[in-house]
Amino acid sequence: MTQIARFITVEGLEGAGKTTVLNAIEAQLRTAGIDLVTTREPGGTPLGEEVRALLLGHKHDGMADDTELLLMFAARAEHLHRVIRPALAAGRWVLCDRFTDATYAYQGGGRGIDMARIATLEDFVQGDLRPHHTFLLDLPVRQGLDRAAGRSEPDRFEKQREAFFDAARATYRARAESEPGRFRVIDASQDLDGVLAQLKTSVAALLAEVGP
Ligand code: Z5A
Repeated sequence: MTQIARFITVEGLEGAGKTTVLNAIEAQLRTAGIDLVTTREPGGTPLGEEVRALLLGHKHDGMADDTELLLMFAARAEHLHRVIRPALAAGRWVLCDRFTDATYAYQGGGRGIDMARIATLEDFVQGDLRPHHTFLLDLPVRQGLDRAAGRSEPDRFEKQREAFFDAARATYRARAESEPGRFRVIDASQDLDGVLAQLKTSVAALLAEVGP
């Protein structure tokens, strides 16, 4: 298949099933002959993974919201520089577990940081680079939290109250509504078979759109 480099992201709340879905997308794209780089945020580079540990761990509980925001974008700048831009420039597809939509959802919606300030940082760090396609795994907050309960010690985000996740979900949904061409919303409240069936159709449509 001819490679027209695409930048694909996957977003969703806690317990949405991102891990399973990312594996399924990767398998379907590789089967279609796509040369693919898989990566994640925050993280994706040695520096970014160190920043991830600062952001998710409890060593700096109570860090300022702006510190959290700037660390997300610092890790992203490194990720773009070392992984995402070089891959796209080489004609490879990039499949990324979360990206800047998560910043709007969690730091904007969840923490209440002004969206315009996030947009300023987005322009500064990314220039005009934006994901081409975004899969949003949407489900009621309580259902996601129930699924995720019982995993290992909750990280700094997993410890947030339900209202934080309600605001994050509302932000994700608003963004999906405002950019219907980029977002593909998957109903993640269904059982895994149902989610994977929706996904398969959606990835097939994406491949058909991009063409051979
Ligand atoms: N964050 C941020 O604030 N700002 C940013 O800019 C970025 C990130 C980039 C870490 O992200 C945190 O970083 C994240 C937002 C913040 N915090 N939160 N919340 P992460 O992506 O690494 O962490 P995560 O959200 O905890 O994702 P995860 O662990 O990779 O995946 P998951 O969506 O929670 O799903 P899962 O592990 O695949 O599934 C959870 C459980 O549910 C598991 O037992 C599954 O078997 C089960 N499951 C999944 N789907 C189903 C269905 N359909 N039916 C039944 N059971 C299911």
